Amino acid sequence: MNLTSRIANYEFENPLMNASGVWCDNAEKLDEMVQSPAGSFVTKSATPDFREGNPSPRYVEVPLGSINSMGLPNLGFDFYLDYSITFQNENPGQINFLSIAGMAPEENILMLKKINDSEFKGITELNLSCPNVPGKPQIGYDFEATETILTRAFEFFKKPIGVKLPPYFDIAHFDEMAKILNKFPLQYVNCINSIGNGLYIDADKEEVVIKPKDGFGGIGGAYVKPTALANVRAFYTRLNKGIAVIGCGGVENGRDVFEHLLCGAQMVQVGSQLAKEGITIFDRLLQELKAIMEEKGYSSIEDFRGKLKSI
Ligand code: IRO
Repeated sequence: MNLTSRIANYEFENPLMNASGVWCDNAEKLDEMVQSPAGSFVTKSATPDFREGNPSPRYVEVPLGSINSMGLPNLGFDFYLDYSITFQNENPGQINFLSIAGMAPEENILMLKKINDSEFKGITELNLSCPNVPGKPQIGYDFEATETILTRAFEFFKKPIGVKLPPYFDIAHFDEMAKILNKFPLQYVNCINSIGNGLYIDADKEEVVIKPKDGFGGIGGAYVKPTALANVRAFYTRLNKGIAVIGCGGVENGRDVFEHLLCGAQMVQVGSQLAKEGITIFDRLLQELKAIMEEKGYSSIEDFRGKLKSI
């Protein structure tokens, strides 16, 4: 059974990855990702310097997924860049994704310049969709700001790069964002980040469940799968064929992975369920995906990837 998948000129043994933010904020967790059977991994979105993030409780598992308002806690950009370079040197031929999320355009430019000047050989992910930093709107919902930051980045950035998008909910927005993204030599877009600013409440206690922003936070897990699949499909059908799509949202089992692939994803990421179940989830998902492919008579992902049928 051939589970290989590609992004740009890179080939991965299988399409599974963590979602940025989950199981990737420190060396211990990243080492577990490296040792897991996942095809690749992405680091926690980094800012130029260490950030403590928002006050706790800031991540809560809820019946159909999770709500978070982490607020970009991270060890600082240099840690994730150094970790990635060391990983690549120790594992020739394997590459990972390095996520950055500057608090201002200048911070993104600064980190991109450092990546450009470094030995980093992987793919950079520019996160345009963190919903949880008070006072900082999601760039991906500002079409002009998105075009401006990409224009500035591609003036000098020469390495493979993709963007992490927020979920869109309107056909006009799919059209408009795809038109902007198609102007740039991006390697991929990642759909979707959490659905921003949901509110999960505890009716017994008559309280919110996370502390930051009065309980408003990013929603992940089963709640978001139909939105994630719609975004994967919408961008898969609108983007130039050179721009791949990474699917993220609502993956709990092999069938969910299959669905993302069927909608056109090249890689499929796992967030809430990885946080809940732990690193062994990748073994289970691979087994379940293989069983579905076997049952359907598929021997490689390319047999069905993107081939969702109309009725
Ligand atoms: O709060 C976070 O750290 C966070 C980020 I940067 C993001 O991109 N998505 C999310 O749900 N949380």
